[in-house]
Amino acid sequence: MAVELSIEEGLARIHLNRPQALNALSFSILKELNVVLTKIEDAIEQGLVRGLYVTGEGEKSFCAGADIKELMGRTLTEEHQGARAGQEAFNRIAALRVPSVAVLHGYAFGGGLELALACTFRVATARAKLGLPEVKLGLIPGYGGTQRLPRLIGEDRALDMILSGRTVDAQEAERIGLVTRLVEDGEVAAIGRAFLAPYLKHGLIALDMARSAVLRGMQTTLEQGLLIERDCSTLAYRSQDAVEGMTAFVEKRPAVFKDQ
Ligand code: CO8
Repeated sequence: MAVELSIEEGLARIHLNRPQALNALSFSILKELNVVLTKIEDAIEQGLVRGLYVTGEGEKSFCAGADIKELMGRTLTEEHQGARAGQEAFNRIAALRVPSVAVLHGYAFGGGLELALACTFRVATARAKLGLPEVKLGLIPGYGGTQRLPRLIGEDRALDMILSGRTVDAQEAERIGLVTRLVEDGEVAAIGRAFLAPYLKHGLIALDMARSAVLRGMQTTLEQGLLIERDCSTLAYRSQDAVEGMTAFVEKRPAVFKDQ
């Protein structure tokens, strides 16, 4: 399988394992990704998973994008369905109730960067190279890049990247907010686990409500966003975890959250 799933100590890992093609996303990989995402969604519901990290096999690449060889010679209908398949798979990652992070240690191009953009966070080593080079192929990003990138780094910088197709190095990516954090080079799994560690101790309800308020609020006016925040904060307040968190503070002990 080119998409490997492992679940260990409350963390799910999706590992792209097609190094001979720099982990390029074939349509069969997208199908595998959907199968794996169903397992992750089930594991989250069962309380077995509190975070997800995505990694790529090999020294060179997280993921070099959609499989260009496979994209050639398709009908418009096939192409439209292909774009939808990629968008839907990445939407499922974006909609997970737990924090997710893409570990970028080499190329994150095209669909590979779009996959990373669907994660809650992106962490990069100094060797990471990011870009949406589709224009060089006469294409445009089709797995969410034209929508998620400007929401993350702003219209001007997103248009610069999309219209030039240029490669952004790790330092610039951090400076413009494209990656959340730069880290020392190391084993990608260890980087993913270390990045997610601070989130693991919190209750899923608070994490989910906070994330939901931010993401939903970003798609609307400030006034509507404040209403969303009011609802989400009230829902979080109603949870047993909130009772536990405030009681633990008063009793000067660590909180034990049960996601209830
Ligand atoms: N697709 C298929 N094969 C790839 C891809 C790719 N995206 N990237 C690399 N490979 C393959 C190469 O063909 C090569 O295989 P082979 O030896 O059999 O020819 C192998 O991986 C190694 O690649 P290189 O020899 O090219 O390695 P280099 O280190 O010289 O170069 C690069 C690395 C710079 C990353 C280079 O491979 C490259 O430019 N790759 C293409 C990057 C790119 O353009 N990505 C965007 C793809 S389009 C896209 O993602 C659109 C998404 C939305 C589509 C919506 C419609 C469905």
